[in-house]
Amino acid sequence: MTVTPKTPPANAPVTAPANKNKVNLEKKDYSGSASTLCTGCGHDSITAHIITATYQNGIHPYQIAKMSGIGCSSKTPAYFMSKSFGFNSMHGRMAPVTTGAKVVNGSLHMIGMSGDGDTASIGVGGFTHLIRRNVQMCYIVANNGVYGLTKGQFSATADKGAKQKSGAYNPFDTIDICSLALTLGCTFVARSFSGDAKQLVPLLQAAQKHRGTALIDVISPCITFNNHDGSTKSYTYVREHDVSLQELGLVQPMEEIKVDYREGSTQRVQMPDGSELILKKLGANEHSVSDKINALKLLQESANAGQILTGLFYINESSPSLNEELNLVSEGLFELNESQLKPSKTQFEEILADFL
Ligand SMILES: Cc1ncc(C[n+]2csc(CCOP(=O)(O)OP(=O)(O)O)c2C)c(N)n1
Ligand code: SF4
Repeated sequence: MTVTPKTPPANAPVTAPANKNKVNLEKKDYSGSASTLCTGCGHDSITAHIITATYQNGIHPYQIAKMSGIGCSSKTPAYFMSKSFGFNSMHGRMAPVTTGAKVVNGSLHMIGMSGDGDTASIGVGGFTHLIRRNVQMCYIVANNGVYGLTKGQFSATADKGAKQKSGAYNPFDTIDICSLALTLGCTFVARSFSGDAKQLVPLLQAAQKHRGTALIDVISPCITFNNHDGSTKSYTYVREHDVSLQELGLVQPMEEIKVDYREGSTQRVQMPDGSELILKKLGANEHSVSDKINALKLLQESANAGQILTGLFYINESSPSLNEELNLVSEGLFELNESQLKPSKTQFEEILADFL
């Protein structure tokens, strides 16, 4: 008689169910609260891509700290990975707060979600020092060129000459976040578009595994205040001509803007206000990601041509992260026991000798 064993033999290969990742979680385990952003906001697309990338990387939500500043973009950590740690800091202060958090707990994967205002306007000082210290984190800038949360003022990444609804224009040169990061010594620099899942998800996956600061500048349309050209098709124009809309603060839902274009090609993206973005995706053989000078050159050339270059521009895996540079332990400092924290008599005497 043949008996069918109820449990597999001990040496049977363990295969995770198809919908589970390597830490035995389903994609829904990476979700967060329902978004309160305007329907169609590019930031919500980024949220979805962060969930996909983190699930696919198989990083447990308990190993993650979601860091942010203030802004619509900085609200998004509430919409992904509810089981993770998180700190919604002050406007422009994500970088120093993350630096401190990573130093005291090197075991956490830091995912920073900031805006162009949060990073390139009020937060630019902290941003520069986070980069030069090579704090290990995935730093996402949801870049819409405006302060979305405070109703669409120009940020430091707004195009020179862009117009607001009043007709006022931006007389200042734009800060290109990727060029700035490269100049500061950032060890992973990339740009993508919120609606480009095929490009952004792998970039996020790589950024989460990077040894130091991995910066991804994500062009993320603000469908409500992206009204630079004063177009009559813009929501701003509609609001100015519809008092009840304005008083209720109602934002019309928009379709999420998605793109899918090949490496080496360009893609025109129609914005809700009638303006147009021209995205250009780096081709596989067009650039070596270890060539920083060429990355800066390509970024400048594409900007001069009115194009937004996307792709991975630079990566350097040989520079130590801040925690490595400081020779810190890999676990959280709170996990250390007394014997690990207390110097021996000899060590103590050596320390004292330094002061003599
Ligand atoms: C110290 C300080 N200054 C100003 C503000 C007001 N404020 C809140 S969010 C914001 C800009 C947000 O813009 P951005 O970071 O680009 O994010 P977005 O809302 O566009 O996603 C400003 C100026 C604030 N909260 N704190
Ligand atoms: S105001 Fe702009 S940035 Fe803020 S949620 Fe709405 S579309 Fe997004």
